[in-house]
Formats: sequence, structure tokens, C-alpha cells
Amino acid sequence: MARIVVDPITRIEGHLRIEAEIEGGFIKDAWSSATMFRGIEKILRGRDPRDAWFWTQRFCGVCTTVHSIASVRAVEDALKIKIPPNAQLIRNIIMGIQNVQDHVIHFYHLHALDWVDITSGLKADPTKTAALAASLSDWPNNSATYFKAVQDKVKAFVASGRLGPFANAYWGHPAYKLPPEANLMATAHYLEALEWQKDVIKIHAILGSKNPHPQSFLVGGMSIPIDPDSQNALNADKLMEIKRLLKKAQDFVEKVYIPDLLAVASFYKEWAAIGGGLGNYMSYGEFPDANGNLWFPSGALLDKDLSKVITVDQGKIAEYVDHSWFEGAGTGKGLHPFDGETEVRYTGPKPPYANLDTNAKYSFVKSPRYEEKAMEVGPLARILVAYASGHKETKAVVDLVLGKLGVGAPALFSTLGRTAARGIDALLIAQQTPKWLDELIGNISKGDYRIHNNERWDPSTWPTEAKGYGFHEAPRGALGHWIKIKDQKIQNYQAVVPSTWNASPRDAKGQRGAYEAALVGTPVADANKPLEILRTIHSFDPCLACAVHVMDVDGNEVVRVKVS
Ligand code: NFE
Ligand code: MG
Repeated sequence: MARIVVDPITRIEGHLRIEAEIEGGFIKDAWSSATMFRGIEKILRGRDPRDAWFWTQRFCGVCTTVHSIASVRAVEDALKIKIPPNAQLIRNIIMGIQNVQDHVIHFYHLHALDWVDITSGLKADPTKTAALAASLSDWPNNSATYFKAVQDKVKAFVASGRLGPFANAYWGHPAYKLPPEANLMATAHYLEALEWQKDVIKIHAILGSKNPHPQSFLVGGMSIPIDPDSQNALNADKLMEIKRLLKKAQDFVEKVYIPDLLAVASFYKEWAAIGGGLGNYMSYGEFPDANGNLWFPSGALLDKDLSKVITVDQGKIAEYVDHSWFEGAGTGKGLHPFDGETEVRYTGPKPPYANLDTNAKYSFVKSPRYEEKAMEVGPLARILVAYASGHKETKAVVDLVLGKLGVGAPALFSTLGRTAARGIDALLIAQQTPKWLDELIGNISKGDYRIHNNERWDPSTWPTEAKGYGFHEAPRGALGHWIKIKDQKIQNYQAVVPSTWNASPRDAKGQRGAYEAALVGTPVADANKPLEILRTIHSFDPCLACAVHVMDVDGNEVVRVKVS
């Protein structure tokens, strides 16, 4: 049996190593390993809880805001702070555009090249490409001249021999199925999305002074003043600029991303039966209104059963370290995050090594479980939970997409389903975010400028001991921060992030994590070029920086695929 290693899997954030056993052209078993560590959870101990969001935000530079919102929510939960409606709406807008931008970047820049062969696009007929694009949407750039210009640009790039981001790919692989025109169209949109994403995220600069890592979060609300008469506050000009950028975001998702997604998916329908994996899904729900009611519902599904949505209880979450490079409790029995530990101890082989001992510890990611069950989190989980809960907007879009692809709901339990759900998520949020802006404008026009609740700002008003948790549906799924406060200081802080769930190694019972389970049964045409592994793993949009709350310290390893 061949054991192949992909390390690091390219186009992800952080270092992820996959080892897979292949037999008869299919993956028989797989192991997911995170190969780097930092440990911000420990750095937080003893600090002021009001500062925690600023530190946790640095877990990652990709989902840059998500660890700030989870953190301020955890502290607000612990200290029983209710934030003003305008702060809630501004948070929703910041998180909403973060999700939309992140999903578009994932589709075009981190995932598309698993499905799109750029080199094939060089052979496309620009006139036919324009006709194809025009049949899908009325996007203004659908002209033959435009596609010819893109083709010439990419040809010049290839001729220069400096391929940059396009260098490490399996061009010409038989698993690429798109006709040249579809490849050229997607390549053009890859380049357009680069420009688009830097523009729409200016909303973070307006509401948070910068991106990545907006600066205006605050326990109790936000620190951005609202004053229609001041140039230094959130005023009418700035609100109109946000409106314009939200429209730009929505237009691109509706007229480029979704049509491309449907066009690409229609050539890869066999992937609706590959990569399903665990079949257990969990979403924490997101986008609270002024009363804290969530727009996307929270819930969990087990064994692909859409008829029963389980209520999520954070008390049922525990992390195991049986196969993770940590010591202490959490072995054999999971630790609830309030009592979680981060005692790192690397016991793996010294690099360079051929294989990890996957019977022992083999990752810096812990294994979170819900009632001892491995769960998949992410846009697919979010959309399935919303769909199964009868969420009106989600149901309408999901049924539309399934209808256009001519497949039923079970097709969603797959690699293709994961990729489609991310687009559906982006569309739903892109259409909803302008409504939160309108609500905010409505509040301001009625004279409500409240943005921060400072009743508990002074630590002398706090109880001696308090604990709380903060949930957020990050682009990659269910994110939770747990905090224990003692004598006004952080006593313990634990984060269980989306990629921790999905990238987790085996637990005490030997149950696979979501990536591992999804790979089992995946066909691999050429073990030397395991494009199919990239497709399924990238469909989760892995972020290992988040998963172990780390940063790459050496950053000098290139793709290594080994067959033994
Ligand atoms: Ni670094 Fe993150 C998101 C979080 S994934 S990207 O979305 O939390 O683990
Ligand atoms: Mg953690």
C-alpha cells in the first residue's frame, strides 16, 4: 500500500501535513497533522480581560476579526454586559463583509486552481468565452476584448517563466474537466477578485481603522464614535461609502462568484458523491439582533439527518490530546475549555522524517469533540443547520442552487457541497449586510448614537470570579473562546476554533477528525500528483494558523509529495 505525504498542502494558511494510504486508486485512511506551534492561550494568563481581544486577534491574519469578536463576547458573557444596538449592527457589518471577502478569496485564490487549469485557458477562444460568460450573467466585463486582454496578460506571464502563484500546480492533470473557455473565464475572475477584495474590505478601514486586524473592538461595544457632524466620527459620508462598498460586494457575489461556482460545479458533479466524511455538522449561529436573537440559527446535525436539529450546549464540548503534542489532562478524557490546558510537548520525529507515527501523537492541533462526537464545522454546517431549521432565506437559495445543478440535498454532503455552501453563505450574507447598514442609519437618524456600554468598564465593579464564553460563526465555521476571570485578571483562556474541529487528529476513541474522515474513499488517479487530496482538503478552507493559534516560524519548506 502506498503512503503518500503532502506537506505542506499549498494555498492554505499555516502548515498542514496530510498522510494518506492509497490502495487500488482510492484513499483507505488518512491523517491530518499541524506541524507548528505558538501558544497565545498561555500568553493571555494574568492579563486584563479587556485586552484579550487584541491578543487573540493575532491568532491569524486571514480571518482577522473573528478572534476579536469571540473574545469580547466571552468577556461580555462573563461580566454580563449588554451592548448597544448600534455596536451589534456595526459588528455584524464588520463580520459580514469579512465572511464575504474571505469566501471569495477562498474560491478564486485558494481553491479554484484545484478545478481550473490556467494553462488550458490560454487555448480558449475569447469570443466564445465572452458568449459563455454572457450566458451566465450581465457582468459588464463579459466582452471578447476583455477576455483577449486577460489571455494576453497571462500568456506574457507564462512566457516570462516567472509563474509566481501559478508555479506549483498539476497543470494538465486528467482530473481537470473544464473546457478552455470556462478556464479562461475563471482565470479572468481570479484576477478581478484580487482587485475587488482589497476594495470591499475598506469597510474595515472605515469601521475599524485598518485591515487586517480592525482596531475598534471594545468590551461593552465598539470604540468608533457616531456623530453625523464630525469628520472624525462615523458620519453620513462614511455610511454612504460603506453602502457603496457593500453594493460592490453583493454585485460581485451575485454576478461573478455564484455564476462561476455553478458553471464550474456542473463539470464536476461526481464530486457531489466524494468527500462527505463525518456527516456530523455543528453551527453556533450568528448575527445577533438588538435582542441577541441570531439570524443564522445555531444547531447540530448527526449522521446526515436533516430532519433533526440538535440544540448546541457549550457544556458538551471537550478537547482531547491523545494524539496531539500536548501533555497533562485531556488524555483519555476530554477537558471542557474552561478547564483546558495548553502544555505543549513535542514528541514527534526530528525533521527531516519520512512519516509520522500516527499511532502516537502526530499534531499540534487538539481534538475537540461534541458529546464525544467528531463534528464538521464551516459554511456547509452553517447552511445545513439553517436549511434543516427552515431558515427562510437559506432554504430559498439552497433550493435554487440544487435546482440549477439538478441534484438533491444529499449532494451537499460532499466536497462539492462544501464548496457550494461557501458560495451560498457568501450570497446570503452579502444580501443581508446592507439591511444591517440601513438599520444602523435608521437608528442614527433617530438620534441614537450609543455605541458603548461602560457600566462594567471599571474592574472594581466585577465579581472576584467570573467565567464566560463567546461564540462566532467565522468564515471557516464554529469558533469559541472561553475565559475564566479571577481577581480582575485572566485565569484561563481557551480557544477552540473552526480548523481545530476540522483538522483535528484522532481522539481517545480513535475517531477521525473531519479532514481525515472526508479523505477516506477519495479516488486518486496519480499518487505522484494527488490533486484529489487538495480538492477535498481545500474544500474546508483550512487555516492552521488559527487551529493551533500559531505563526509559521521557519516558512521555508516547499511542497513535498512522497510515495513510499
Ligand atoms: Ni485563520 Fe479562522 C476562520 C478561525 S479557521 S482563518 O474562519 O477561527 O480556524
Ligand atoms: Mg485552543
